[in-house]
Amino acid sequence: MVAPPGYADAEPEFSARSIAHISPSSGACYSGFLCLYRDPGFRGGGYAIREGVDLNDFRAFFFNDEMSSWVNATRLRYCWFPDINFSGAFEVMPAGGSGPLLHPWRDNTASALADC
Ligand SMILES: [Ca+2]
Repeated sequence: MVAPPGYADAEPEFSARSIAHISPSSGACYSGFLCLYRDPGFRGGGYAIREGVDLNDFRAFFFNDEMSSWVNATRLRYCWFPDINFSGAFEVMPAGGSGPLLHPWRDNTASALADC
């Protein structure tokens, strides 16, 4: 896997998972993962989603309406959706991009994501 610049490779046990927990004490994202954070500025912990994995319902891992920032360290363009099953007005997360602060009216509304 080709690493986007600026991201370390994940440890093997982390890389093997489709979705992995990011502890509140670490804002680190890894090459090949899309990282979602509970708080603005990549804080508060969250989840790292392996490149190519889509999630249709954040309720499945207790992260519905929680996302406040993100890092896309994959080679794919991703979109997040305010409603489950990839519904509602999506917002793009470009490959290699990051979003430290969502618009106030979109903060804590994400419920699904997919490469798009
Ligand atoms: Ca939040």
